Parts: sequence; structure tokens; C-alpha cells
Amino acid sequence: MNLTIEEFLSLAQDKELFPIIDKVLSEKRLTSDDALKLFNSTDILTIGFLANYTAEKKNGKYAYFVINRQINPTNICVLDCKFCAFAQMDKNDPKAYEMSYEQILEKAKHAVENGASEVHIVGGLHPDWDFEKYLNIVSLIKKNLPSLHIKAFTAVEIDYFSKLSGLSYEEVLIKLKEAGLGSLPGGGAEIFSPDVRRIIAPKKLGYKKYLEIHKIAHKLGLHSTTTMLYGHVESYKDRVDHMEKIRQLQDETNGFTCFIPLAYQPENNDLPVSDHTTGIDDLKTIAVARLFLDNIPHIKAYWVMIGEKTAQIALNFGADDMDGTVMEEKIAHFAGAKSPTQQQKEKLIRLIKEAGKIPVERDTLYNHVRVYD
Ligand code: V47
Repeated sequence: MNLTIEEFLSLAQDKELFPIIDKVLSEKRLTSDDALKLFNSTDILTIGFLANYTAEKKNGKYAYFVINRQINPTNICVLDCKFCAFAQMDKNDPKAYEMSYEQILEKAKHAVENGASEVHIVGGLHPDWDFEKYLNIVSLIKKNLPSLHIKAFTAVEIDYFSKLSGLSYEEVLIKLKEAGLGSLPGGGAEIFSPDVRRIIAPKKLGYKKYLEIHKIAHKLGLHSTTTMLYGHVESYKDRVDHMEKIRQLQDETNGFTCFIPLAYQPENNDLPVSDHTTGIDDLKTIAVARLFLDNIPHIKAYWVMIGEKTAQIALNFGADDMDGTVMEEKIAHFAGAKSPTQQQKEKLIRLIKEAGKIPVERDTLYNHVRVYD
């Protein structure tokens, strides 16, 4: 029996999805209502099939990983985000820490010794550090380890540096770029809805500034990633509105390389939400992102937050990237992540191969370092 894709999809359980199936197969852009319909459907296999079909049209059978190391120079932070278990408002708290330049450089050297092409640096908004200190972190690493791509500082940090220094966002970004910054990570987006932000991150910059900073970065030739924190108090509509705003900016700048849904980790924080996200929600969120964000090249299944097993399955539900070796993860693990805090390259390759995809070691900007076919 030879079924066409159309015939196969006519077997979909949720007949409400038929118009969306038509759009996906004819490469028409989905509307926010379509995305909401997908979120409200439980026909996960149809949604996953469509997302995988779309992902393979974009990236073939490739699934990416990077040899990277996360460095979080301090967890002392002036913000008080309710979902965050990493930040310490009180610098005398036994859990509060700040690294010296030497310690930060040691970690970056460890990364290079272990084959890393990228360091991913984010941390707290320290009340006593000035912009110079953050700039020095970048230039110190760049001078000593010029081959490393420095992906550092979320839009939240850029906004803070601007306040600290009196410089505009553009001036802050230019100085960081001159010091050796390679790109911006996507953290701090959370959920754009002002109503949800008031509950989960009342002191954090609003979505307009988050997007403005990424827009300026893109204009300066810096690529960035972008994220969405889901699985707490937000609604499906909030998720769709969030992705819609990202899609709009990407239409203008084309500067985002990747979208990363971040699954809420519920421990040791102040939000009254004590459950981890479910496997179906993780897979559906990745799949809807792949289908809706037609202008974003890559969708990441971040194994740290959804676990290796779900991340592996997500490679058949629209994701084509697993992030990387990470080497030392703190933010999700302070909040109860059940995954390991680092990953061996060999394990990532195995996870990808067993998902039926071709593992590709990439650099930050998705240039191929090595294809494992
Ligand atoms: O900005 C904080 C989130 C982010 C929790 O850009 C939490 O490639 C879940 O942005 N549960 C930092 N999430 C991590 C991040 C990231 C990770 C991997 C790759 C990239 C990339 C970016 O983690 C924060 C915040 O949004 N976060 N607390 C929590 N309890």
C-alpha cells in the first residue's frame, strides 16, 4: 500500500486540524488561532508528524549539538523573579557566590581543554559590580582564549549595564562586541504578557525592551537566540502571543538563530506552582514552536530542562538541536531539574542517532564542525 502524505494525514484523529495540515503541507504561514488550536488539541502524533515534516524540510535529518560550557559568574541579583531559585538577593546568604576573574578564566580554560567552541555566560545583576567588571570578563576570556565564541549576557543584563553605565543599549552592545562578545543568549524573555510578568518577574524589564535589545544586537551584526519560559501560570494564549512577537521581530531582522522553550522547574522558588511540566506539554510546545515560527532556523530541545529522554523524542517532534555538553549547569538545578549537570558528547551523539537523525557538532552560529553520519 502506497499512501501519500495527504492520505496518511487524513487519518488524523483530530479533524479540527485538517485546515492546519493543508497549510503546513502547502507551506502557508500559520495564524495565532492555528497555533492555539494546536495547543488545544491532544492529537500529539499528528502535531508531531507535521512538526517533524517541517523541521526536516528546513534542516534535513541533521540534529545539532555544541561542545560548550556554561559559566555563571555570580548568583547575587537585585531582581526578585518568583520562578528563580538561582538568584540570591542577600549577598551574605550561604548560597550566594561571586567568582573572581581567575576562577572565571579557569572555567573558560577548562572548556577549551575539553574541546568547547563556546562559553555561555549569564548571571545575576550584582549590586556592586559595574559595567567595567562585566566587560573585563569578556575581554579577559577573549585575550586568553581567542578561539572561544563568547555567548554572553541576556537582554536583562544589557538593560542593567545600560542603567549602570549611563550608556545606550547600542553603546553597551558595541563596547561588549569590541571586547569580544560573539552573540547574545535568549534568557530573560520568560513570558511577554505584562499580566503574567507582573506575577512571575515584577522587577524585570518588559518585553518591549527585551525585543528592542535583540533588535539592536541584530542591527550590529550580533546574532542571538530567544526563549520562552512555560509551564507555570501562563495560558496557551500567552505562549502564542509570545511567539507571535518573536516572529514579528524575526521578520524584520532575521537575527535569531534558534528558539528555546524553557520548561519551568518548580523547586526552591516563590511561585505557587509545584509541578514539573509533562512530557506531552514539552513535546507539544516544541512542535507548535516549529510550526508557528516559520522564520526561525532552529528549535532547541534543551535536555537540561526537559530531560534527556524527552529531548531525544523531541527530535522527532520538530526540534533539531539539543544544546550541548554544558559542563556545569546551575540555574535549572537550583530549581529542581532532574537531568545531569553536564553531558558527554558521546551520549548526545547516541541520543541523536537513536532518534533517527544525523548528529552534527556545530559552533554557536550553526556552522558544521563535524558530521557524524
Ligand atoms: O533567563 C530561571 C530560566 C533562563 C527557571 O540561549 C528557569 O541558547 C525554568 O536562558 N525553571 C536561563 N527556567 C537559561 C537560558 C538558556 C539555556 C540554554 C540555552 C540558552 C540559549 C538559554 O532560565 C533564565 C530563565 O528564563 N529560568 N529559573 C526555572 N525555575
